[in-house]
Amino acid sequence: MVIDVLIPVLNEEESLPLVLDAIPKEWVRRVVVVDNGSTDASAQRAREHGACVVEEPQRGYGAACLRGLRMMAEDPPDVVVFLDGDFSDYPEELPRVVEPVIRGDAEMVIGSRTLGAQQRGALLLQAVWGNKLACALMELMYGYRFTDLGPFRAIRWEALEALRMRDEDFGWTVEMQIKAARLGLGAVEVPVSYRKRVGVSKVTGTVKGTVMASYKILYTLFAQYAQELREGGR
Ligand SMILES: Nc1nc2c(ncn2[C@@H]2O[C@H](COP(=O)(O)OP(=O)(O)OP(=O)(O)O)[C@@H](O)[C@H]2O)c(=O)[nH]1
Ligand SMILES: [Mg+2]
Repeated sequence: MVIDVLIPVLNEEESLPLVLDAIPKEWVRRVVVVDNGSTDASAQRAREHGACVVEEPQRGYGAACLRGLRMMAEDPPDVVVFLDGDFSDYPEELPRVVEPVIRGDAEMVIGSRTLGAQQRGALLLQAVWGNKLACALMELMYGYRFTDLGPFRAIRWEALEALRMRDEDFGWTVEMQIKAARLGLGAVEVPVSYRKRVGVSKVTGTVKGTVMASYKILYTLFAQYAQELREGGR
C-alpha cells in the first residue's frame, strides 16, 4: 500500500524538522507539506528534511489540506495520513495509525489522544471539553463513538474522495468524522501519544483560535445534521 503524509503548516520552522525526521521513512512514499503563507523558514526547512512543499496562500487548516490533496490527486496514494506540524504528535506512531487500514479493518483511523498517553498540560482544557462535546453530539446524531477530533489520522484515498471534504479552516477534522458517520464508513480509533507543542500556538492556545474553532466545529456538526434530516425527509 502506498502511504502519503500531509502536513498543513503555518510558521512551524522549529518543530517541522523534528516532525519530518521522526516519520518512519520506510512506511511512507512522500511527505507533502502545505505551507500556508508562513513568514518564517518553514518551507525551506521542509525541503531540507525531504518533504515536497506546496504553497496555499489562502489561510486555514482545511484550505491547506485541500491544496495538499489536489496535489496528491495527480498520483494518489492508497492511504493519506494527516499530521500536525507542531511536534505534539509522535510521528513514529504512524504504523499504529495506518495498520487498521492496511489490514482492511477500517477505512478511517482516528488517533485518539484521550485514549493515549498525554503529557500533562499538552491538551488544554478547552480542547478536552470541546472535543468531548463534539464527540457526544456525534454519538447522539449517528451512534458513532469517537473520543477525540485528533489531527493524527489515516484514511483510504477512495474513502476520502467519497467524503467530498469542503471545510477551509477549523471544521476540517470534525467534518471528516461526521461525514464518515453519515456514509457509514468503517472507522476506528487507536490511542496516540501527545505532548506540548514546540513553537507558538495558533489555535487552542489562543482565545481567538479557541472561539473560532469551537464555533466552526459546532456549526459543522449541526449543518451536517440538518442536511441529513432534510435529505432523510425527502
Ligand atoms: N495551514 C494552516 N495550518 C495552520 C493554521 N493554523 C494552524 N495551523 C497548523 O495546524 C496545526 C495545529 O495548530 P496549533 O497551533 O498546534 O493548534 P492546536 O493544536 O489547537 O494548539 P496547541 O495546543 O498550541 O498545539 C499546526 O501544524 C499549525 O501549523 C492555518 O491557518 N493554516
Ligand atoms: Mg497543536
